[in-house]
Amino acid sequence: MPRTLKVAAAQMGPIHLTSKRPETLSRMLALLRTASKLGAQLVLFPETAFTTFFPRHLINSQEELDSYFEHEDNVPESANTKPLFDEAKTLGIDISIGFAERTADGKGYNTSIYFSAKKGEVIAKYRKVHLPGTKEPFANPDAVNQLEKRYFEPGNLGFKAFRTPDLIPGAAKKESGIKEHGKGDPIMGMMICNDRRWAEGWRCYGLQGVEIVLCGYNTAGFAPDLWGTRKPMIPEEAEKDAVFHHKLVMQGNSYMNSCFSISAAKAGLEDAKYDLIGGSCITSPEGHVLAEAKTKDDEVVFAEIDLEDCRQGKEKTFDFDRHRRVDQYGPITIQTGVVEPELL
Ligand code: CDV
Repeated sequence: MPRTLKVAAAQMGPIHLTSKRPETLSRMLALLRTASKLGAQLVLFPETAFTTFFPRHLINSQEELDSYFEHEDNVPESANTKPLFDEAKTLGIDISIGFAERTADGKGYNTSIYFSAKKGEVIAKYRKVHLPGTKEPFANPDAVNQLEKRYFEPGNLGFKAFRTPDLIPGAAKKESGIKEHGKGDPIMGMMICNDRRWAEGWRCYGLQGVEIVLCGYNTAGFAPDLWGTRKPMIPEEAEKDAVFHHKLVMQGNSYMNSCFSISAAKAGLEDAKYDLIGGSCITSPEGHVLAEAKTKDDEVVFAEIDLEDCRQGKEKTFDFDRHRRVDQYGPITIQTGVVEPELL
């Protein structure tokens, strides 16, 4: 039995420091309506989608910094965000979206939520685990900074997969007593930008039978101070590499965990200086790109997928239960840094 789903990535072009929230919101609404015309049931928006990618800036004013954050309990309800969730409900489209989250006790997280249109509520939350970059700006005044370690705590919610209701008619429910895998409501997991480069998170989701991984991102097209400068970098070549690495990890990890992935970029030149890659795409459990962005602007990337396509990998090559050897993987959870073999 096919388990088909129409899904989309809402890639967003640049959002500048001076961009006004209502302007950005109306762009999001336009993307959502375009996706709706295509029949999308689920739309993914980028990381920190409501604002510019502020962690590249050293912001000393608490008031300015706070203006980029949403309060933890307020996201579907605040004036800054409500119109998007209201429209999602009206159109009957689930959305997943990233934003900077401020908790009641003042902590900051780089967060993503999943909003179910039929339920009219947030049904899952993820906080970015792998925060890239530095706490202090680079000494080079021209460097592109990535000050996520300054503004955010590392995510503390783990990689928790969740089922999304009301997307697949006839999906098996608990009462049916069905034990067979791959029959219920879709299993999804969220990650945010840099997380996609870490196999560990993907495997945590893979071990929960994930069928779709959602990942919003803001990835610099040229950031030698961040990536290293062993070889001199030409901006155009560096950007090609950044897109290549993005697709490599989405395709490779989708294959190794037998799942689809949807990734949505914030793309283009922010504040005339900071270039972000595009490359939003939808990948299949066999590692193929099914659909991808053609621009670095606001663009909907759409595909109709069949979750049944996950079964082949999950039951053959990557049948974890039969083939994994956990007794041999010890270092993965007891060690963070590298321990080389002794010198000869
Ligand atoms: N927002 C990000 O997490 N960006 C990172 C950096 C290092 C470019 C990324 O991995 O894409």
